Formats: sequence, C-alpha cells, structure tokens
Amino acid sequence: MILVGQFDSPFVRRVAITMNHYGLPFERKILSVFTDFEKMLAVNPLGKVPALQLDDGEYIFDSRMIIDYLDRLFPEEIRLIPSNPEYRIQVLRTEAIALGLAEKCYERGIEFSRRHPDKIDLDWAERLQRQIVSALFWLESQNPAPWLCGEVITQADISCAVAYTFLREKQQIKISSGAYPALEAHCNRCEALPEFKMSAYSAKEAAQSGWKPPDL
Ligand SMILES: N[C@@H](CCC(=O)N[C@@H](CS)C(=O)NCC(=O)O)C(=O)O
Repeated sequence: MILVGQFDSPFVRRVAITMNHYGLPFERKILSVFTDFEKMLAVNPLGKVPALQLDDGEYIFDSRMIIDYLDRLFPEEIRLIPSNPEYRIQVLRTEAIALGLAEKCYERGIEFSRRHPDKIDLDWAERLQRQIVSALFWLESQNPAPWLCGEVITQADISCAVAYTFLREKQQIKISSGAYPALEAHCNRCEALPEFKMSAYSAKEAAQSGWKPPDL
C-alpha cells in the first residue's frame, strides 16, 4: 500500500502510526497539498491528504475511512477501535474531540500562516482559540494515565497524541507551562513508542511545503 501525504499532518500521521501498530508495511508518496496541488487533485478529487493507494491500485481517502478499512483487516479483539458498544462509544467520542482539535489547529494555521496579514479574521481566530482550549481541557479531564480509554492503547490515544504534537511542534501554539500535565505526559509517552517513532513528526516536510510557524 502507498500512503500519500507528509508527516507534518496529524491526519496522515495517525494513519501511518495505525499501520505501524498493526505491522502493515507501506510505501509513502510525499506530496504537499499546497506545493503539489495539481498532483494531489489527480490522486484525490478533493486534493486533500491522507490518501491510501491499495494493492489493487484503488485509492481511499480521509483518515476516518482509511482507519476503518485498516481496522477491518484485523480480528475484533485487537482492533484500535473496539466493537463492544459501550467501549466503542467511549473511544469514538474521545477520538472525535482529538481529531476536532487537530482540525481547529489546522484552521488556525491557515488563518495566521497562509493568509495575507490584512485578511486575517481576528474574530474567527479568537473563536478557534476558544475551541482549541476547550478541547484541550476536555481531553486533560479524561486523565490519560496511561491511556485515554481503558487499559490498552486505542485510536483515541493515537489521535490525541498526534494532535498535541501538531499543536506543539508545527503550529507552535503557546501553552502556559504545566497547563495540561496529563496530556503532555501522554503525548510524550505515545511519541516514545516504536510505532510513533517510525512515523515521527517531520519539520523538514513542513518546511518543504512552504510552512512558516505563525509569528504570534
Ligand atoms: N477530515 C480529514 C482532514 C484531512 C485534512 O484536513 N488534511 C489537510 C492536510 S493536514 C488537507 O488536506 N488540507 C488541504 C485542504 O483542505 O484543501 C481527515 O481526517 O483525513
């Protein structure tokens, strides 16, 4: 399988880490949604990443769909999104907030780093900031010690850790020191796992697509 996208994207990373976790080998095609937009449109009608090319040549898109596809290759007992209804809701709810956090950080990055300074919508940016802080508080309140849901790592953990790394490393959103101790520790714990290290956040790939962190 071929994963299309860069490792500065939390959405691409969560797919890669899921594949590493399951021991699924994959190649990677490093395309930027900005500098390689024409090529990306040929891969995905929306021009977005992640996209995964399956062994029969077909593409699937969007991290949720890709992760659902990957999970179903494995027995229920070892899936990162469990089948037991109560446990499943818990994992999906936490994953939804983590993924939403990544989306709001991404939108904030567009506002401050991709728009002309005269066109930044400060009211919208303030709203994004409130959503980001609110999601961080909620995730912190889940007390991930060591995992967010239950006794083993789940997709909630992968998604939360990649979102937090994205916020810290790429968006460089300033967080008062010690504000989210449980999340900070959880992120460090996850990023130290082999499946995370194999697909580590890449500042180089971010820079290659013209990314400059917001100067705030
Ligand atoms: N809901 C999507 C979000 C993916 C996403 O927003 N990817 C960004 C890169 S980090 C992208 O493709 N942006 C280009 C665009 O939205 O046009 C997923 O989970 O895969």
